[in-house]
Amino acid sequence: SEQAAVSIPQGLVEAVRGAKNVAVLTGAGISAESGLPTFRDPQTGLWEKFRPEDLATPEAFQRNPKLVWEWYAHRRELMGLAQPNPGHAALAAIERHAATFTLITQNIDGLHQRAGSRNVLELHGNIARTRCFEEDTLVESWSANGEVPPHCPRCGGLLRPDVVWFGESLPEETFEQALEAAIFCDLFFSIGTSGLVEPAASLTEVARRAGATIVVLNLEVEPLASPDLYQLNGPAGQTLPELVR
Ligand code: BJW
Repeated sequence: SEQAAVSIPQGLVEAVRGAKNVAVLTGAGISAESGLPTFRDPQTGLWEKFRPEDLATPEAFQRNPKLVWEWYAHRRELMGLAQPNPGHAALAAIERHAATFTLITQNIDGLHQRAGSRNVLELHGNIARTRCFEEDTLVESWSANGEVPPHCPRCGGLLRPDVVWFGESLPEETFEQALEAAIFCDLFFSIGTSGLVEPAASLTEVARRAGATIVVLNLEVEPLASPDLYQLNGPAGQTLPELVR
């Protein structure tokens, strides 16, 4: 696209260079430039086209497991074809220079890991993994006999994607680690997330209260540069590489 480069406040470049302990929260916006739709974009957002109540709750799965399985199978395919973008790569580069670095993602697409990020906490699961709806255990393989959804090889229950739906708890230990990283860090990024979904959204406030410098990077924020809060309005894939040059 023809977007002008975002100007990076000098203080922020220094804050990134000087930061010892970095935590990052990402959302669908960081994968938008990899061609994956966000949830709440007014034109292309998934929740503009589909109702979350029909696709992303345990009740929806119980009512219509075939529909839900097929929707996720389609998205799994798109996510498998997508490539990490320069925003993902820049975060992997920051990790290589920080003393501690925690990448907390709400995304299920695995693009951070594919870009080289190591310490990734997946708050909402990963679409590449599959779980038994009955036993709530991960399932590695099952017989492909054409049943949709396929059945659990152990108990015969229905299989589901290993993602967190509305009304479900986040993986407890993962969220604990995310909280610890938010409290411990001196620099906290919130990138490409609308901040509407709890409890992930509260991590930014946790970090702020614990004294971290906050950097919000989003297409819909007021530009702001103060010593403890930076807001950058721009596409993550173009803006993040500018921060690590
Ligand atoms: C760019 C860009 C570019 C674009 N560069 N930027 C407290 C208060 C109110 C409600 C609740 C509460 N606590 C719990 C709830 C209920 C619920 C909730 O939060 N509801 C709110 C929506 C009101 N939360 C839950 O149910 C959670 N569980 C829970 O709390 O458990 C405890 C519990 C148990 C039982 C009963 C009650 C409580 C679970 C939430 C699970 C969310 N699941 C989804 C689907 C995952 C699987 C899938 O992909 O299908 O997760 S929903 C969806 O939203 C997905 C995302 O991870 C999540 C967040 O969305 P995200 O990433 O922020 O995307 P967008 O589209 O919203 O925003 C993109 C942003 O990027 C925009 O701002 C753009 O501007 C920007 N952008 N391009 C930079 N190039």
